[in-house]
Amino acid sequence: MRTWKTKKEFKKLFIEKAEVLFEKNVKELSHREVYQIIATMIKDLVSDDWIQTEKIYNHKRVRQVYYFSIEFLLGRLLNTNLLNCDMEELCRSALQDFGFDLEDIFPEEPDPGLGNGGLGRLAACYIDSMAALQLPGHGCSIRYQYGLFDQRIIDGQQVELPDAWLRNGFPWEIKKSDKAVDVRFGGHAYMRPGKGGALVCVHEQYNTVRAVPYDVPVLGYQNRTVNTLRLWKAEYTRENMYGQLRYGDYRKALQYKDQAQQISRFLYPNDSTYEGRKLRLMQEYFFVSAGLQSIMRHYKKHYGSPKLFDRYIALHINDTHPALIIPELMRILMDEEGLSWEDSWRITTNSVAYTNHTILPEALERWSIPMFQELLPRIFLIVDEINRRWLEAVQQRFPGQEDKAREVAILWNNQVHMASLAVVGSHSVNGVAKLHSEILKINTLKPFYTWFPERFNNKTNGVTHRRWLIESNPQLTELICDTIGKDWVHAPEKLLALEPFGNDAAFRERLAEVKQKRKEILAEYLHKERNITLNPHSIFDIQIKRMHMYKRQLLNILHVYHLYRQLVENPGMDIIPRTFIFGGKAAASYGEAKITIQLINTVARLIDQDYRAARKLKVVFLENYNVSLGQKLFPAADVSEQISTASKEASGTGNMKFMFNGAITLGTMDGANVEIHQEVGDEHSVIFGLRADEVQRYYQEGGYSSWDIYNSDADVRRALEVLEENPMFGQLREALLDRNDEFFVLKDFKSYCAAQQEIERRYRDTEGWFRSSTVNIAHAGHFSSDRSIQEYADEIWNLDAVKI
Ligand code: GPU
Repeated sequence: MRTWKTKKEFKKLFIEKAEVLFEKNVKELSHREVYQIIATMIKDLVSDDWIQTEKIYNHKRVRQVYYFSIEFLLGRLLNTNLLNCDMEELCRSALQDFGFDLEDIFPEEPDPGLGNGGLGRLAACYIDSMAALQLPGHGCSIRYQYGLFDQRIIDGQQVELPDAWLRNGFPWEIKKSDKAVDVRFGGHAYMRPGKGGALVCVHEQYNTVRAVPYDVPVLGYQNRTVNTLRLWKAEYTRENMYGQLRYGDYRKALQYKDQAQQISRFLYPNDSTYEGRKLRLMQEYFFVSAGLQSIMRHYKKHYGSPKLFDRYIALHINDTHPALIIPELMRILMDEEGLSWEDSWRITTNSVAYTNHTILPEALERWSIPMFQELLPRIFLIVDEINRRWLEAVQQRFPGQEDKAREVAILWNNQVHMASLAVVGSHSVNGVAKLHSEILKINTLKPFYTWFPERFNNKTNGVTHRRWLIESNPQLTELICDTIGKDWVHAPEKLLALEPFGNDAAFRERLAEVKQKRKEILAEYLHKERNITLNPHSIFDIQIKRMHMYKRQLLNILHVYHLYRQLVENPGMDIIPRTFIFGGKAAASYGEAKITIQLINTVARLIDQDYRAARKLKVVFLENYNVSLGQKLFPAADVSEQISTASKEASGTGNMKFMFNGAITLGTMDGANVEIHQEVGDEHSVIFGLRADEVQRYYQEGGYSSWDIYNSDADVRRALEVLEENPMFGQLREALLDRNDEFFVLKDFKSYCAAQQEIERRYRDTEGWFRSSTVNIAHAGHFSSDRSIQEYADEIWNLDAVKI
């Protein structure tokens, strides 16, 4: 295995690197420089294994998967990579000799925020698991110059600042200039008879954007596998610019240069909403085309005939953002490799598999045909032909039934429907939790399910227990290892061995100590870094996720306000002190989500200013929730708030991170909460609210009036008074009452309040609480992304592990 054999060797290399990179001796180094040195050393250390991994894959011609995702929310890599090569302790000790504390070095790494939320973080967990399981699998995405915005809270309101995460370079990447490829945009495409009369495509007068790959090594967990995350940067080409300058068109030349560079400039900050902008479509085609061209080039060099592409290569698309891989593969096979439509179509559909991540209609991608056609004329011709052949098949089966065609058309209403393209052009369609996968079949993708029932399957999400337990919570990791040994580290389902210890008083006591310790660590951190004071003896009740109406942070804060009003009226009320922690970013254009942040901060201030309430309650909205802050929060949580409107949260993954850290889920029967509940039962989770089928029935049949609830429930009426604090909140009041509460906040209010009381009741029973905590940890193994990825490998990709 890759190692620095001794501390002495590490120190020698460290001193050399300090000299080479910074011309400094060790004493003169800043913490940031120490970070950069170690990252560079790790990159050097694994380079042999990286090359070796590549060689073995190529030499053995193993089947490989490429995971295409427009987001990879990596989080910091230093700790992960040290853990993966089992060098954390040696490094810590060597640095100590130099007078540095490794814990001071970690925070120097900027958090690469190349994603919005769950979808992007899932991609990051998945490449981690592929390497851990020694599966030949790689990531493909965009090297955004600016990641998700930096969130500041000023006067209670969100302000967005650019996230210049690359400012000081990214020591984990290697630029591969010689592997650059060109991507074409615009121009004209048409078919004309070629040699022998067969139609061939002509594409002319296009612009060329150069795609330059930057490779990031993805290390397996204490094995020698090093896979690759390939991130593409967009550059202009001088040839293209000079071409325009030759005609004296300076304006056009500069416009081209500017546009080309824009493509990889910034990540779109929308989570689960569709942004129909041209630049986003350019991003989507850019990384898909670049990625696929480089895969094909590599494939032909090492594997051979494009006719066998699907035997060796699996292409996975993380939602529809990379769905253009379908027409792009058709283009390459036909226009560049000379294959027939039929052969190309068989290869394409056999290669591609699609994961759907939402049923929210506002998230379904639909591109305007005129824009699509102008930007991607050749790709449009192919999509048009895919659509024509597909509708022909539909017409044959249902002659004369227009509505059947409309439901499943790829081109309809002057728009390209990307989900339809993704389903028609792939061999597998999966949802991300059991409930979600069922809803896809009976609602969202129902007409496709009747056509292709065999394509539909479920792959419940997972999270990497290496980052979310071992790395984030060493205290709990140590306790688990002391109790059941270390097997679970490689086989997380073996955490089940912990379950009986829920009945062991000594174990429960140690677990309680760990939780207390983690709450104190969090409190100390927030005190020092953010000037926030928490009571570590209160219940830590945490909701951290993107701000979204369907996630119902509003329900949470209305309940807090309800408690506040009760305390003001009855200061002697006997409740356990509670700290409600919120964190999450709102898309800059999402008005209601931003106002909800303001509301949370308003309630926080009301409580702080009222002694009667402040003794018992505390609300904090944490600025700039991201992966690294998450790693401090999950270990400190007592209560995991998973309160989305049933049917709306496809899976959720934060719920799983809380579970690994022994928090109790307070949730609706939504997404993967259903499976968490199935694992631990009513006794060890608290479930409330409408069920998914009830929600769906209300949408279909009506029958819910939020005014009725308002009129009949005095608690609801009083809770809504907080919305009179600031005229801004009128918008939320309207959504709840005049727009009939799309997300059933008022409908679920009573049941949520009761569930919160149940949490308190259970918390008073310390023995029962930590028994529940134990059961949750014991059953969390099922939610490791290792389990998810093994299922993808076995059931979708047909992929074997490769020993390095
Ligand atoms: N999700 Br679509 C995102 O984070 N962003 C998106 O654009 C879309 C979905 C989330 C789901 O909301 C969440 O329930 C799920 O756990 C996650 O994807 C990963 O599957």
